Amino acid sequence: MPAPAAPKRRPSRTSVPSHAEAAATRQGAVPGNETAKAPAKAPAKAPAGKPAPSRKSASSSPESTQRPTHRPKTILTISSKNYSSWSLRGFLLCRMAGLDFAEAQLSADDPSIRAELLLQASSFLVPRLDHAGLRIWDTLAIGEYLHEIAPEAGLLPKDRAARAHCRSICGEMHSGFANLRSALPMNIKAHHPGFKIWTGAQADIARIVAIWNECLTAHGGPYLFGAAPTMADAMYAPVCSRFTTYDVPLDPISAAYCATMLGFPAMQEWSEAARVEPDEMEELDVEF
Ligand SMILES: N[C@@H](CCC(=O)N[C@@H](CS)C(=O)NCC(=O)O)C(=O)O
Repeated sequence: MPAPAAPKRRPSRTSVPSHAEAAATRQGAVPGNETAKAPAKAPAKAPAGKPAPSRKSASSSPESTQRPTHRPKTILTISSKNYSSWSLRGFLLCRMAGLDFAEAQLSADDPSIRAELLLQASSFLVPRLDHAGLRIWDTLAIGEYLHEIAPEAGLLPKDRAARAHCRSICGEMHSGFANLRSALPMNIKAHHPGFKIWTGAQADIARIVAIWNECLTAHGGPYLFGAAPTMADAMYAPVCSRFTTYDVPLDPISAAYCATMLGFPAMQEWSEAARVEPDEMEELDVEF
């Protein structure tokens, strides 16, 4: 397989306002900082692994000598809503957990932003969650962290066997399906009826629909592990979007699952924002 070419350009918006609503299917928001606003760009430099100081805390006004009354900001850093499937997964996990958070949307193409991100953490990949003074990156780590702070949200199934299965298929998504990723990159705005699917990607598609069928049959749907969405649904949601974009023929169970996930309130919220995202990318060569 030829090495994928780097994307030509990426959207360069740097921030978007927080959406206050929590997932309709979840109860109770996890405390974050309800007043947090996303920074206009990546926050100021801080030692590696340490949260960057907020712009306000650098103020020399009299208030800055008073005890802080706000909790640290809860911010999910993401990139393009149209193209970044990992950002979407992080967003869905936060919504499913009922987390109250602001978004910071940035372009990883900007060298100065990359440099700042590398100073703040050992990875400049998104999604990245700043919560309660902690910085968590990598989608699986974010999912596990959210499950720890909001176990009642059910990001992992209660039953141990189901939980192990859920973690397994999350891991499979996280580390696998490279052919699907490169052949059918997420592009929420696009629609390619009759798209010719490369055989390498077909094997990935076959494995994914087998996973879905097994889960949906065992747990009765509409989500992979039953009546409420879990981490697994967040991990596979971008695949539902891809299957729609590239017109992938599906069995009835998988098609119904895709419809469920595309109708999931947080997914709709994300997709609506993706559709109005400025289209600065002329051609998409690889998923990012
Ligand atoms: N394994 C990581 C993957 C994250 C990832 O690849 N993120 C992409 C965006 S979707 C990224 O940040 N890319 C930065 C770049 O390409 O410069 C996770 O689970 O979060």
